[in-house]
Amino acid sequence: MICRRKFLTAVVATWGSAVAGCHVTARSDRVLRIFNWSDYIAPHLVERFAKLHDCHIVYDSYASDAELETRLATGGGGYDLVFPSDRALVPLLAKELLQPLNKSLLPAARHLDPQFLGVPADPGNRYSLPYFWGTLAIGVRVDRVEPRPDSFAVLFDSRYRGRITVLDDLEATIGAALLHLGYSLNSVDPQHLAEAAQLLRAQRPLLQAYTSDSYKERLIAGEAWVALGWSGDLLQASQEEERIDVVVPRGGTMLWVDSMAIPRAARRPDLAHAFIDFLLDPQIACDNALAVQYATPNAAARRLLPPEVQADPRVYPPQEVLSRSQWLAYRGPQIVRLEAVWRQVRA
Ligand code: SPD
Repeated sequence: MICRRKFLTAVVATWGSAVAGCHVTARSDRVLRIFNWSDYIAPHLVERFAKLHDCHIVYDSYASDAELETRLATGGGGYDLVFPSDRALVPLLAKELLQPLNKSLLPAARHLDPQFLGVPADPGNRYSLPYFWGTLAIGVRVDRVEPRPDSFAVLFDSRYRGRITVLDDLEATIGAALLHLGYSLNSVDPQHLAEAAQLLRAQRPLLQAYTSDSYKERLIAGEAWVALGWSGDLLQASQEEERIDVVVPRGGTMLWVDSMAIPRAARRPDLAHAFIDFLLDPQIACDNALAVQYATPNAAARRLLPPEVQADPRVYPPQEVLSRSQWLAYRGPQIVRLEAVWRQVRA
């Protein structure tokens, strides 16, 4: 059996140099351009694919749905493969920025668990296939925060003034405030949003940072003691530093699923399809899940995971937590209400 800790230490040690902006050399006409969330793939898999397919891989990363949307909408990057969340698929499809997948090139898609297929934005999975799913969670330095919290309340606890970070992401951070107030994650009710704005303004003096890309390092260094973040990223931090634990709020949280999709303007859809099929192979999907610590929607890969990972409630929350949680919805034009709250909070 793979020793999870040692495996991850090796992966994390090479993370920055192997993946961020990675360029794997091969025949110059075979270039696959990938744009993915940061820390969201095992670096050795990128290298393995490049060798297998004799191609050059340009790999860039981003830290929010908004960054992906802007990059694709402005035609930047010339990407062949992207990883939008279920919520981000809505505007990308509305703007016709993605191309239909050729399922005959994706035989390994049969391993996907049907419960993760057919997200509302892409009901027949014509344009996307699930990559990983996860939760909005809280990373906690257990040497500083006692007792172990089990809800979003710790984000608003004045005992941790100057030691708290939250995501620089309006849907996630306003969502956490709405859930803490007992409202729906996806509420656009003006009264609910006004209360969330008040709560988040009161939280501001307690914060060390609004950050979507440095919370892991801050937790590991012991600068931050409480961080709102994405489940797998926080688990990666806990693998680096045993005094970090990950809390998935018992009262329910945000659920999301990120997918693999090919931009309409892709120059190498052939390589992009091959890469998607490669990532869907059960053993590769299992290795990738162990590296990034997110939950796999690949049923065959999940069965290959060590039993302790399959049973880890921080990766795969129990049914009672899932049933109290909600998928992040796309709010359409009503997003302006959240943007107004965010402006007040960040001003
Ligand atoms: N480092 C990978 C983070 C992936 C988070 N995806 C969340 C999408 C929520 N809209």
